[in-house]
Amino acid sequence: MTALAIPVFTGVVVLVLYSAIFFRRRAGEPLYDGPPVYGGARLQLTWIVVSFVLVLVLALLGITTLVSSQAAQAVGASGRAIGSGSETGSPIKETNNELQVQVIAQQWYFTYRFPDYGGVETTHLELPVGVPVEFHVTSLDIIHSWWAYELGVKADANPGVDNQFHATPQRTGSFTVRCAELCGIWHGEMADTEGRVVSGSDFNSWIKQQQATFAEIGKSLPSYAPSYFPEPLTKGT
Ligand SMILES: [Cu+2]
Repeated sequence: MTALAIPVFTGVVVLVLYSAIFFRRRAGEPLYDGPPVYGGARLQLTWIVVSFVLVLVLALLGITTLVSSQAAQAVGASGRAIGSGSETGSPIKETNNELQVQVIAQQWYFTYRFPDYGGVETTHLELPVGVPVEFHVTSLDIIHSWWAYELGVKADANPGVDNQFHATPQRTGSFTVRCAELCGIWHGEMADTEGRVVSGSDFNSWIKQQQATFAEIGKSLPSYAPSYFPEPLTKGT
């Protein structure tokens, strides 16, 4: 698209500069417009045809990229939202052998619960490489949006809603996690967290360590549920 846009942009800029320099009003010339110009049918036709073809090519480029199921994989992860349908290939599995990760948003941070590991709640996210993950994105208070673009996942986090997404991290490394929904005065604070994709054995030792670290706090957590509702009456007390 850049390659197609550069000649058009250059042409416009050159014509504007050329006109400004060579056709500008000189001292003593009248202030009113010159006489209208007619004709130039060939120029007009060329102009219309070139614009038409350019726009058509750009639209086709955009549409084929959008339809292509490879688009998300280009960033190193295969992500797919439930509801985007089975046209992307793999249908939604009923028997679930994916790693379950619940993303809990609240003002103003994300926490993560792992129902496969006793519902332990962690303050950071690590994922094992090559393992399919089923994300369950929800919120405790207001609307947030969990955005981990390297994983191809961006999901609304709404109280009382279990928003499900699938992704399989393809290589180890860190990824950015952001809140993509203006959610109050410290919304910006939710733009500064980082997740990590690690080897299977590193993940196992990490999750064990998290279970040990958060065991005491875990006792006062509500038991794991697909979603949670705000509790305005008890909030702040
Ligand atoms: Cu937020």
